[in-house]
This record gives sequence, C-alpha cells and structure tokens, in this order.
Amino acid sequence: MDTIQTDFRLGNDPKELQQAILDNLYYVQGKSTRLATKNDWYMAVAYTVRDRMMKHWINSLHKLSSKEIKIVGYLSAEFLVGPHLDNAMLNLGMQENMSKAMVNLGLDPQEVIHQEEEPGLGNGGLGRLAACFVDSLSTLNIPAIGYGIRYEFGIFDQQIRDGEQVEITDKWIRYGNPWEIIRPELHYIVKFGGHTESFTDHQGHYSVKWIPDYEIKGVAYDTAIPGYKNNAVNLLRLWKSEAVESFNFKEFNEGNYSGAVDQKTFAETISKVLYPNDELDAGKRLRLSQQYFFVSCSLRNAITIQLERGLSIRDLPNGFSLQLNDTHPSIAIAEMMRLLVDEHHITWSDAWEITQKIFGYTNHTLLPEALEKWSLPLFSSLLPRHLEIIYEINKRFLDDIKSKYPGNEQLISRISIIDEAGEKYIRMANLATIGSHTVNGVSRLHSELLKQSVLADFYALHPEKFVNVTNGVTPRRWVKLYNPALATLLTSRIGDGWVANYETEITKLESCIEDVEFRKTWKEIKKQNKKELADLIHLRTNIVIDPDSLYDVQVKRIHEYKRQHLNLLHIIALYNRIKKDPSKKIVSRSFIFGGKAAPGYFLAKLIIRLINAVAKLVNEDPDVAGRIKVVFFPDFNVKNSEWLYRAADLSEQISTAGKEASGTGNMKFSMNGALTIGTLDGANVEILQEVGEENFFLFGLDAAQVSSLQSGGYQPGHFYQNNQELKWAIDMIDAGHFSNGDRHLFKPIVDSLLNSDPYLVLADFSSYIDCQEKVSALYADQDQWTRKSILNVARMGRFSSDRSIRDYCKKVWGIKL
Ligand code: 26Q
Repeated sequence: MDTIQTDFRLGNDPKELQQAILDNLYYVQGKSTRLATKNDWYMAVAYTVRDRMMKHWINSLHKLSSKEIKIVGYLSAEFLVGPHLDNAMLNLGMQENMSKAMVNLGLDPQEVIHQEEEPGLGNGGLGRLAACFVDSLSTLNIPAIGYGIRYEFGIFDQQIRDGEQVEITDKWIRYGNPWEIIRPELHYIVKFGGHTESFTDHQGHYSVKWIPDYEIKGVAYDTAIPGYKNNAVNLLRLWKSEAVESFNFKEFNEGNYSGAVDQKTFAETISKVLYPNDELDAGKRLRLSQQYFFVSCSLRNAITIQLERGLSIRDLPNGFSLQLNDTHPSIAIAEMMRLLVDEHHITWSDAWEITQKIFGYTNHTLLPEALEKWSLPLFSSLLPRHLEIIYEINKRFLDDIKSKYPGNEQLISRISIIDEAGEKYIRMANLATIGSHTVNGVSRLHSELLKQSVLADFYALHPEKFVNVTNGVTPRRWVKLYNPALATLLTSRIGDGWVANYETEITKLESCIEDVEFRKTWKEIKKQNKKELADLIHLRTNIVIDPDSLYDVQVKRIHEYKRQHLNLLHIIALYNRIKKDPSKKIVSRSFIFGGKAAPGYFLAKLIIRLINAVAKLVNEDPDVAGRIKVVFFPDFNVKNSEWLYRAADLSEQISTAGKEASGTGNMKFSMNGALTIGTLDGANVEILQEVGEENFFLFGLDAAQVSSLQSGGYQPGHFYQNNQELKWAIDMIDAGHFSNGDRHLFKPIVDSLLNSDPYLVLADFSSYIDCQEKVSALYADQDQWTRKSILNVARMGRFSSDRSIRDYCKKVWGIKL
C-alpha cells in the first residue's frame, strides 16, 4: 500500500486547511491570491476537500477488486446529483473546519459553496432518485457503481421572459469540474449500424459477426460519492463519447480541413446533451444511440471488473447486481446476451440464465404514452445484431407461453416484445420485464397498479417476480444540508444519530411535542427560512411576499397530470372571493410555483404563462394586497430547491390519482415540516398512513374512482355547469381576463379542460377548494399547525433512501447487510 505523508498534505485543522487551499490555488489553479477569481477560490476549496477524500476513493477502487463482494451497478440515463462541495464537506465531517479556514482567508463560505454550478444531468424525479440511491449505497457501505452519461449540456436553465419560459443551454462544465477524474485509458469502443454475418466457428458452432458502419469511443469520467462519515466512497462512472480517431490525416492532406475533424464532431454528439423531456421523445435516433452507448460501456466495464477480480464470467450474477432505472438502459438485456454469446462464446441458454439472474428492472410510469418503444426500422438500422437477439429472446419466450397456454393469440400479441399491431415497434418494458429476475414499482400503489395494468399479463405468468420498493430521499442533503437550522434543533433534542439512522432515530422527536420552548423554536426556524426565501424571491422576481403568510408551494416538473392548473383555479377562486367582498378576512397566502416544462410540451409551457399571468394581475391588484401573492420561481433545480423545501408551510401533491408513480418532492417537503395537501396518489398514500389522517389534507377521487369515472364517459361540462366558482374562474381565463382581453392565448387550456379534461381537474375542484379551506382554518391556529408540522417530520422515517436501499438489498439484489 502506498504511504501518504498526511501531516502537511492532508491536515484537517483550520490552519492546515487554509494552507492547503492556498496551495491548490497556486499549484492547481495557477493563481495568486491577488489574481484569484471567485471561481478560482471555489476550485481551490473543492480540490482541498477532494484531496481529503482521495484516500477513501482509492481504497474503494481497491475494494472493487476483492473477490468476496457483490457490486451493485445502477444503470441510469440520469443522475441529478446536485452541487458536490457542501455535501462532500458534510460527509467527510469537515464543514466546521473548512468554514474557519475559508473565513481566515477572507472568504464567505456560503458564497464559495454557491459558486458551484450544479451538474443538471437529469430531468427530475428519476434522476434525483438515482443520486439519492448512490448517496445511500455509500452511507450503507455497499460497493456500487452508478453508470450513466456525462452529458456536456444537462437540463436547460430556465429563464422567464415576459411570463414565458425561455430555455438557456446549461454550460455546467465551462469553468471546469474539480469533482471528476478522467480515465482516458479506461475506454470501450462501441459499434453502431451496419449488418451481421453468420459463420461457423472453428468448433463448428453457429456464430454471428456484427460488422458496424461506425464506431465510437466511450471514456470513463469518475466522480466519488462519499458516504456519511464512514470512509466509504462509491463511484459515479459516466461515459463521454469521443471519436476513435479524432483526426483524419487523409482528409487533412487532401485539403479538407473541416472534414479532418468531422468524425470527432459526430462522435461527440452522443454525449452532448440530455433530452429535456421527462416522458417520451418518440423515435429519436440519437436518444437510442445514447442509451446503447452508455449501456455497452457499462456492461463491458462490469465484465472487465469481474475478470480482473479473477472471477469467472459465468459467476457474473454473484459478482454484480445490475439495476435498470426505468427502460432507458433496458437495451442492456440484449447487449448482455450479445456479449456473452458472441464475444464470450457462452451458449444461449447459459447466457440467458446469467442475464436473467443479473438484472432487476424498476418501472417509474404507468402512463401508456410514456412507455418506451422503438420503431423497428430505426432500431434495426442502429442495432442490427440486437434486433436478431431480441427476436430470438422473444421467440423462445413466446414458444414457452404458447406451450403452456395454447391458443391464446391475444395474450401472445400483448406480451410479445414486438408490437405488430400496425407499424412494428420494440416494446422496451416487455424486454426489461422478460429479461429481469425482479420487477419493481416505486410506491405501494404504483406497484399494485403495475400488476393490474401495464404489466398485468406478466404478473399473471410470474407473480413472484413482482415486488414493491417505495422511493426515499437522502436526509443528508434534504434535511441536514438544506435545512441547517432545523438540523441543529433536531440534533440538540435527539442527538445526531438521525443523520445516518433516520428511520429509527427521527421518531424520537415525538416526545418533544409537548415542550413549549421546542415548539417556539420550531416556529422561529420556519419563520427565518421563510424570510430568507422572501428575500431571494424579491431578488430574483422583484415580488414581495410576506413571511407571515402561509407559503403554499408546488415545485416539480410542469405536467398536466401534476395539475398545476388545479392549483391556479383555486387561486383564481380565492381572488374572486376577495374581489366580491374586499373586506373579507382570509388567511393570507403566498402561492409559489416552480418547475420546468419540456421545450416541446405546448400545454405545459402555456400553464407557465398562465401562472405568470395570474401572478401579474393578482400581485398588482390593490384590492387583494396583503392577502394573496403568486410567484413563479424561475429555474427550479437541486441548487435552488435548498430555499424552497425548508420554507414551505404547505406542500402541493395534487396529481390525478393513479398517475404519479411515487413522487419524491412530497417526502422532501414533509421532512422539512410542511403539511401536505394531496390526493391518494403515489407515495402520498404511504405518507398519509405514516403521519396519520389528522396530519394530512386529503382530497379528491382515488385511483379506482378515477378509472371508473373515465370509463363511464366523463363529462367535465357537468362539473363546470354545477360549480359557480369553477365556472367563473374558467370563464375569466376564457374571456381573456389574464391576457389583456386576448381570448386566443389561453384557449387551449380552456378547451382542454372543458372538452376532455384528461386529468379530471374539474372533477376534483370542489373537493380541493373545500380542503384548502381546512388548511386555512388550521393555519389560523398556529400552535396546532406547529404540532402537526413536528409530527410530519417525526413520522417520516420510512422515507429515507437508506430504507429504500435496504429494501433493494433484501428484495432485489440478494445482498445481506
Ligand atoms: C424517455 C425516452 C426519450 C426521452 C426521454 C425519456 C424520459 C426521460 C426521463 C422518460 C422519463 C423520464 C423521467 C421520469 C421520471 O422522472 N419519473 C418520476 O420518477 C420518480 C422516481 O421514481 C417518481 O417519484 C415520479 O413519480 C415519476 O414521475
């Protein structure tokens, strides 16, 4: 083992840290204190922290070569990790000393921390879940590698101009990324396109060779993900695409200068940009290329690690568990078969056994339009060998079913990997389900609905494959880092065990509830958090909100099924009540929205415009002054969420029942003491059960009522005609009240609500606004509110991602802790 001189290079007291920061500034950034920019200082601080992680990082690399361990490979097209610096300092236990060191250097620690650009390598819930999971895997000391794509441009930055979303390219690495280490020697060549040729090998076996059209190199970029104060580090290994040969001398010599680098440009497009759609982006060749690219690199890397450990490839399922984060990496099933059969010469049936033993598949959606499928011509032009393999998987699977259930042609056409109804498609959820040993949904309700709807046939065939693993979020980032004042209070009362053992420790808080002093401090902390958010909102939007008002917050991607417009209809109804009776006493509220719309999702973008239009009218109306304010907080992302969750009084979780697979924002709010107004959807159901009905504002139809209303021929007009306040609110939008008389602008929203209302906004309206009255009534009793807020926090133990990971270990990966 290498010996490192730790005293001067890695000292941990403030003086030594201070010197280390100066050294890094000088020797890594190449700047003197006189020349250093804010970014230079941030980089020097980041390298100082990274240096102190390096020993654990290298140890963990050594650990990967141990024969005894099983490694979790978490395959995900997205990892929304958020800023690293403060998180790393927390997990290494160096926040306090680093703070002192920075102050000694005349730096403002918060300013340095906020200098970091967040790697926005995900769209929302699914990508953030992957990040929470890697955090928990490290904290639980389970060896793991998160495999994904190092997008050069992550999710766009959102600006609001004239009330509209404008997308700005996310240039997150423009000033360098101190957290990653490039491993140029760790690369794989990935083939694309072309055709296949069959031949008989020297042992007389039928074999297939794939002759590609072109090849692209994937290079590993590693980032360390440290566990909480346990010296464990896991790897986030992201692949960047490069040209195999970045410069073509032949072209150059012939005078074609741009042609000489064409290859490079083309190859680099694969990992260039994250698709900003959190549903489907149907039929995009580049998207399928991205998926195959990172999957191929990742699987081959897993095999390399397996062989380097001196283990047999046949033992792969004992050496690795590979988890598919939705269908995005599900081409892995076919790629694993290709690697085993074509490249490692294992028989088909042995290879299939290995493949099924190694993969688990997590489903994140029931929306039929969001289920991934690829048109056959596109698929075969990009991955001709995989198409053959999928045909063979499908044939064997269907033959087996036909022999068990003869004559059931409809069943066969539903479960086939190939959709042959019209134009032919590959159904990725079917491939993932057939190729995995375990399939899970992400909340109890979602897992049940999966078995009843999209995967019902597979459930009937193999009920033992289906399990639930309810999502969770890491209390390190979502409480300790992003609500420091609350964290300090928690620790002062129940000790600091909750940070690493949230599930069992946080319940201890219940015993504090009768303590007047404690409740007082609790309220003060919320108030202070609200003041800080008010300041930030003022700075960013110029809107003034009152920290004494109820903060009613809905932050998440903008989607019709998430029903931001239901929230808006409530605001308009409240506004009308005040206009009708300007002396009306109401509980003052600040409605805060945040979230990005997919650039091509017309109605979602229009909803943003409507929020901003309502905000403008309401905020400028002297009649309602001091009672309601509406804010659209621009560019909701991990970094900005710091101020939002901790300041919320009320968490809006109002999706149509049966549509939100789990939700994870719902957990973040509750952990920070917000009460929830929500439907029986996703993990809300479990949050309600944990916190108790009396501490949760439940409204709306449940999933069964939603589906029966829809199958019975739902008539939104009926609700519109029979609810005066609802009719009035919609009529105002329709009349151009929020668009300077322009009746055209918001017509698509009005039409959608009145003609089809696919997400039952109108059906749930009256239940929602009645429930909101109860919210206001409770808020008027501040002490009761505070008690419920405390209970919400105390009862959130189950929603730590540590618990989720323990569930995966037990139910999916067969890892004993
Ligand atoms: C697929 C193909 C082509 C282009 C884009 C996509 C794509 C990208 C992202 C499809 C879906 C996503 C993201 C989905 C997502 O975030 N789902 C959320 O996952 C959370 C974690 O399980 C749940 O809590 C949410 O309920 C679910 O909506």
